[in-house]
Amino acid sequence: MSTSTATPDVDVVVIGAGFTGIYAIHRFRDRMGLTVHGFDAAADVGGTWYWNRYPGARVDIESVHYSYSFDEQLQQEWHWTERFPAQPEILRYLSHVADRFDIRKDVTFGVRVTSATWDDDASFWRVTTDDGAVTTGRYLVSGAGTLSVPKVPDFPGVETFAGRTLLTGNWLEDVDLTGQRVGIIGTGSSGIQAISEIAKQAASLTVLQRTPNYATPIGNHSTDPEQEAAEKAAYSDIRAKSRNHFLGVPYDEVQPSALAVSPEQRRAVFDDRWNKGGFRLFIDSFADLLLDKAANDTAAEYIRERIRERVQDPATAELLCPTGYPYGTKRPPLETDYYEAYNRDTVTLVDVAANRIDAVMPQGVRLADGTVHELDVLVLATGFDACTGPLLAMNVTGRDGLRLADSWADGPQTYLGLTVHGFPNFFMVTGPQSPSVLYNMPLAIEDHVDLIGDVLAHLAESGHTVVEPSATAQDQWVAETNALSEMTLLPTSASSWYMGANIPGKPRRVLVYLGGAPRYRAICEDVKAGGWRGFAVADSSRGLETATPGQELDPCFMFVAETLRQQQFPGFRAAGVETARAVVDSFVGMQAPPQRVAAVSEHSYGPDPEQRLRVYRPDVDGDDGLPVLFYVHGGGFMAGGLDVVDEVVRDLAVRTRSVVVSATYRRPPEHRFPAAHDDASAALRWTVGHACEIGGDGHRISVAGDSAGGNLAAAAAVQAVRDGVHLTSLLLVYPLVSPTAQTASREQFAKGYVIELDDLAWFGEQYTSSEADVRDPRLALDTLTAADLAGLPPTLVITNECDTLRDEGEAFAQQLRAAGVDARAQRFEGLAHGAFWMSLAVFGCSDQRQAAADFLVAQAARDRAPALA
Ligand code: NA7
Repeated sequence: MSTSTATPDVDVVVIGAGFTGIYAIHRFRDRMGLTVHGFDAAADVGGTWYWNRYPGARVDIESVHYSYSFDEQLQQEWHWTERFPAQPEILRYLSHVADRFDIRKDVTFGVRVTSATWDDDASFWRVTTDDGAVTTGRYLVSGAGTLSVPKVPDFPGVETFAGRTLLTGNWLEDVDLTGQRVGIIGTGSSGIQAISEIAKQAASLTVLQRTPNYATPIGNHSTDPEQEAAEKAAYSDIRAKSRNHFLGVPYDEVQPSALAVSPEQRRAVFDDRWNKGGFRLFIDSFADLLLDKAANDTAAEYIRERIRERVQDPATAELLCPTGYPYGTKRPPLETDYYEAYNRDTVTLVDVAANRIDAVMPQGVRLADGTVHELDVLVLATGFDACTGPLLAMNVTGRDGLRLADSWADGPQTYLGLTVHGFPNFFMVTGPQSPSVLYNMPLAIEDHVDLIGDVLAHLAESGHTVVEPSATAQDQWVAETNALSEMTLLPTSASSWYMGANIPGKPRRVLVYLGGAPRYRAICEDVKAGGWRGFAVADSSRGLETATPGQELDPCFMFVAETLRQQQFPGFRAAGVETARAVVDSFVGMQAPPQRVAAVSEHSYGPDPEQRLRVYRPDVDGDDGLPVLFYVHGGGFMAGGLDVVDEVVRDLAVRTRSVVVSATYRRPPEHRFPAAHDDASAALRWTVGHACEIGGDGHRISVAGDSAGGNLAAAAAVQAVRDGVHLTSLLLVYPLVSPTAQTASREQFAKGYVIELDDLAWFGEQYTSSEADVRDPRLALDTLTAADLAGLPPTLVITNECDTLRDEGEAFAQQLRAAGVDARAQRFEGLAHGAFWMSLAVFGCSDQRQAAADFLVAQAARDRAPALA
């Protein structure tokens, strides 16, 4: 029985009182009128900036950007003393914001959440804290942070150390290290910041380094009053630019490729970004540093050179030069005088990769070769169980007793890095698989909290109380996140916390969404604009079982759709013929670099300049005639051409090891029906007649086409069969079957799915001149009789779930089967029209092309078999 009317203690429980908790409480309580209660293990607000008070702790993003944007007065009134402020100043800032918005009154400090369990009957969360209290809340929002569970390495004997052990991630007091013999394990961002400061105080500092880092200068300085005034005057513009930048900072000097410029130009860019500081070298120099190893090598070598310039002892310098992994695949630290610290007599660098730490003893650290480094203080700067650690530490249990730890046994599974299937009303601010640490945190946090606010408002408006992402939407998001990571060099780093690789036993999965803030924000916009795509809402969590989620769409397509929306593309009809053609041609921009083939030649099959063919011969050994694939491009009959499908057909040539003949044709409105149909047939006849000449096997010719090209290909195949030509197979990729088809998918996806219903109508108007044209069986394939279709070869119809043309394609496959043709339809979930062309923009494109290739290869093999027997 649903008891969703059971009243929880509060509407929203917020975990954490750092940047997230403070804003979330303000947003939900003061702007939405919800009741909210927060918990934090700390004694006060601050989150990360509460717990990390080690010497040198400092933010790596400029203060003007690393601050809240939600309140204009706040951002105008607050004054930062430094470009990159140190921990105490950031903590003061957060305390000020908490005062200003009276946050503390709704937070219980000094208690840690020990479990959070969804109550299926009451449809709310029960949150237990370590003081034994249980608080119920309809919604659970985690602001537990991404780097808040320190990793404490289990060196044998660590508890026997007679001196003081300090953990950078849990360092709450000022510690005077003057005159002390200090040892530090860890040279990540925390270690590097701490080393620079401790070196100034300690009697001796022994740095136990396992992996050197690519640290670059932060470029800190006191705030320049003129710059501050200028920035404050332009703050809203700056924030907008930040949100439109990969990292959430308004850097704007990135160049496309480190390999596209001369060594001198490259050096000038690196020098400039090095001198400007911050993350400019990493993010604002060349866009391919994280994508191309050769490009990355240029930056890595540059940094190594700079390290060698700064460190006096050559052997120490070499030890500090990272070589085993690409720059940026571990989070690059920023530093002030870090490398100069090693020029002090009191600082010693020890290579614990070559000579591992064996144990901690009462007097210090012992290495594998028996050397003992005697210490008074041991600093562990050993990092964090990042992104998933803080969430898993809370023992979250969702619907039907599903534990988050089990759901994530193979790595995080989320939708948008914000929600999890099986965990109703649970939101993770900057959760795993969101841009989080790669998107300027305060802005990433505000975006997420605002998005949650919008979800809650949507629930209230729709009269529901429970929301959860669907399993399909989640799977698609996980696939998008992993696919993006595979495009980068990140997985090549052996110990990066970005990949969970710093924690023994942790699944090696990318923890951060690598598409950047603008793409992520566009997808979230599309989720909203599409009626909360991928989310199911209900009155109780039991109701979620049967609730239908908002239409799931592949995240890549959400991005494409939102981009079109933001460009205010008015649709093809309003754009007109020339613009429509240019738009279709511009789809090239969504394609991967074209595959290499052995030869490409161009031919005419008629007198009109548009009656052209391009023949692609793959790089395949052997003199046997290769299977031939005749391909007709789409584009609403009136757009598209050989260039826009060049990448597509090259890929098919390589995947299928076939000679591909790509055909274009006379297009309307200059040439109306049946010009394109006549041309497709003529081009196929040319292909049959020239098969041997172009290196093909005349007995193994397959016919294919996409969209309007699918219509032309099918009609040409029917004609060819009628003419007695033997065809091997027919591939129809989301074909237009009839201009007048009336199907559910045409209604359902009429607007907002790349090709709109009105576009189809307009294409038809351009091509046909009369009712008779519209009903002509060459165009209206659904009017073909069983006798017309009977001789067609085995056919695969590829359809996309979110495509106006989906149902007619699938119906055509049925029509073929009814006529005795070996035909089937294969539907791709979450994809929309045009995916087959979008190899770069839409990851699912590759699956679709592979399905096409598998079919074509199997048919070509089958057709050849009897001859061999
Ligand atoms: P990091 O970047 O994870 O660095 C941790 C460091 O500790 C790193 O140098 C590790 O070496 C070292 N480490 C960890 N365990 C060991 C053991 N067992 N033996 C030797 N050395 C070890 O954490 P940070 O706190 O510096 O920075 C985390 C983030 O906070 C930072 O990226 C910013 O976003 C803010 P390894 O590289 O694993 O060989």
